[in-house]
This record gives sequence, C-alpha cells and structure tokens, in this order.
Amino acid sequence: MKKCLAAVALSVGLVGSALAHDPVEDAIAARQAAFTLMAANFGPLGAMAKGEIPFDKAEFARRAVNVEVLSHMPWEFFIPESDLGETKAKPEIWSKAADFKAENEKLQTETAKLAAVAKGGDEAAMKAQVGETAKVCKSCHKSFRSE
Ligand code: ASC
Repeated sequence: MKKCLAAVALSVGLVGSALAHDPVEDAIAARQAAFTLMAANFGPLGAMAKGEIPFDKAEFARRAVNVEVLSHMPWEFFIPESDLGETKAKPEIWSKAADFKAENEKLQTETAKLAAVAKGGDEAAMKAQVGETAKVCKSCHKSFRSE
C-alpha cells in the first residue's frame, strides 16, 4: 500500500512538473521543434536540387508534403515575451508583426507549390521550386532571425 501511494505520488508529481513548464519556454521549444523538422526535411530537398544526393521523386514528394505541413506550425508559438530566452527570434517579429506574417504566408505559398509540383513529377520544376522556397527561408531569416 505504501509503495502504491508512493508510485501515485511520484506520477502525480511528474505530471505536475510537466504541466508546470513555463509557457514561454514551451512556446520557444515548440517552434524550434517545428523549424528543426523543417530543416531536416528541407535539407535533403536542397541536396537533391543541387545534385549532392541522387534525385528520388517519391522521396522528394514525401519531404515536400512534410515541409508544407510544417510551414503552418511555428507561428502560433511566437507568443508575447518569447523574444526573451534561448532564442534567435528578433524583437522585429513583434514590432513588425504584419511583415512577419507576410513572410510566414509566403513560406506557406511556396511550400504548397513545392508539394504540388512534386505531385506533377517534373524534375526540373521540382528543383526550381526548392530554390524559390529557400529564398523565402533566407529573406525571413535576414529580417527576423539573429545570428
Ligand atoms: C535549410 C535550412 C535553412 C534554409 C535556408 C534556405 O535547409 O536549415 O535555414 O534551408 O538555408 O536558404
């Protein structure tokens, strides 16, 4: 019985500490997780576009869909005050919120095109769209991510 109570107390404690996370830290972790997955999927697309790894149509299409889905995920986690902490997010994300939103939407547009063109299967068009998508990554990083 004592052991059982101890186990219950322990698990309640674990759940409690998981829920007690700082919302700002959680938001930073969530958006960074989305960007990490985006880079992990976009990296091979860039490598295929540059001919650094073999072009594989099915693999390209799978990763393009992943990137499109992920392009919808980070933005809700740029919550107020979350420019403070372990982050490269610049204050301009909040002070120029409309410009940041425009970049977010551009990424969604270009990654949707990437997934669509991948379905079509035209290798040259697929590779070209990787370049168009990378331009959006770069432009947003330039304005809104510190190095
Ligand atoms: C990536 C990655 C980025 C972008 C950027 C595109 O794979 O991690 O930040 O592509 O380099 O220009």
